[in-house]
Amino acid sequence: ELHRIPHPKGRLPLLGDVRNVNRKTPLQDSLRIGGELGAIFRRKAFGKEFVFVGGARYTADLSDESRFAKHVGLGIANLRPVAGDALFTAHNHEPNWQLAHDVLAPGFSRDAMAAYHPMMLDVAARLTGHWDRAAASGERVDVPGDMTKLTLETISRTGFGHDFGSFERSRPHPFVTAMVGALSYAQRLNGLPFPFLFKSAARRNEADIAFLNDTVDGLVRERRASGGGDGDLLDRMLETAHPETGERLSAENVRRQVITFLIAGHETTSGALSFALHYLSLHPEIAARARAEVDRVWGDTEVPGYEQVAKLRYLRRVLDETLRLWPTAPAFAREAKEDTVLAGEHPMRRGAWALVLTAMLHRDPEAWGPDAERFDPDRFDTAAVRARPAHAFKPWGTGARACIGRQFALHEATLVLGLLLRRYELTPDPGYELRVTERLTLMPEGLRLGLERRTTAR
Ligand code: MNH
Repeated sequence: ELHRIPHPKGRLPLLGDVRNVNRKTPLQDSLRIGGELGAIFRRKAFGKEFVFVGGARYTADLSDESRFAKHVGLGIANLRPVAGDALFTAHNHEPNWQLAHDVLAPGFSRDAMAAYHPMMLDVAARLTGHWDRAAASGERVDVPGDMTKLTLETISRTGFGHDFGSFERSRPHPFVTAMVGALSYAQRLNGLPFPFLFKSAARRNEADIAFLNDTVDGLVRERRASGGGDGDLLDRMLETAHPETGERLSAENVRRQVITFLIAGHETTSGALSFALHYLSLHPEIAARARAEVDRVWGDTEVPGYEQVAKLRYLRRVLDETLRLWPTAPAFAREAKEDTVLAGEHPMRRGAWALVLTAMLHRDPEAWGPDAERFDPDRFDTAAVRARPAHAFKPWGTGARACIGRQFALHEATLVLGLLLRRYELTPDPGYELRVTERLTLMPEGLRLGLERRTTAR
């Protein structure tokens, strides 16, 4: 059944399609190969064969929840030693998925978000404090580094009442270093012929996981000792029973959830903010339009209220357009629930799966036109969205297993971009060429920007 799906030429016996690929950039390699082979293709490496999808029509079919569901495979499966059966890495059939989903979903309601808003403002003020000093001394800022500090503090404070002190450190918090190690290792495992031979890397990974566990255990101990927080995610994990069954999360599961939320809750948002700042610095006319909107909508208010964030419609389009070109969680996998035929063309057995390459889907010329590589937020104005096929834009995944933190990420990122545009003019580093690093997530490596305080700014 696979034979009708194209694959790269020059397949090697045993090794497979490993020519002209770089172990460090599996996604960008797949985008290049997909550009040659089309909206569905397969790649083989070390005896395992994978099907990739990067077109709107196939993605629409894979999004049919009656025939397909999330598949925990490749990089995500490699994260099981870190995150176990917590939300992101749980198999569909594992009971802890529904339990945790139902217990934690209210933590992302409108009311919950409104309560996070003042904490998000606090963290943003630490960032602008740091950036004001850089602007005054004329130094360029380390965008991914600073966005990672910001988003880690935001999720740890809002979700867990914990302060990592990121802005008081010159180097990344060791939690971040261990996380980067674990994510990179999970990604690298796919590209190794005999992973068990790489013993020192495996030992390093075990040390990283142990560090993540210790950090989280400390955080939970702190909370238990203090006798409860203000109803944040950690309180929900520790104290809330399922509304119908009365069941609670086990201590081991709480540990996995905390790690999951600390990682999933900051890494991708940090990348999204970083890419957005990159595009804003390269397109002064788009930055000016977004800045004019912030000035108009926020006016003289000292600090924007919760309601004033969602009103930044154009800035939201800047974010959507950023996540179109660089969806920072760049793929998701779907498996057949029963024997079926994909898009009326490719038979799939129950359990067979395909990886949707969101970054390729988001450049599908059939959905996005011949200029799909161009950054243009107007692609997300209402008329343009209506004219496009459904399922052409999937940065949050799809169905029951789509991102639970979507509104959280959008609120945080829109708020922060609004604050930054209101306060600074951004100047690109003339020597910078976009280099995207991959560690399951995407990040614009080495991005630095110059800042100038706006004289009229608050
Ligand atoms: Mn998030 C699932 C992208 C921010 C917590 N997230 C997903 C998936 C994508 C995704 C894609 C689906 C993966 C799959 O199908 O295998 N998430 C993002 C992006 C951002 C993001 C692009 C920011 C930008 N995510 C966040 C934030 C949080 C979060 C912020 C938490 C505060 N995400 C999750 C969790 C899941 C998830 C938890 C797993 C949900 C589930 O399976 O029930």
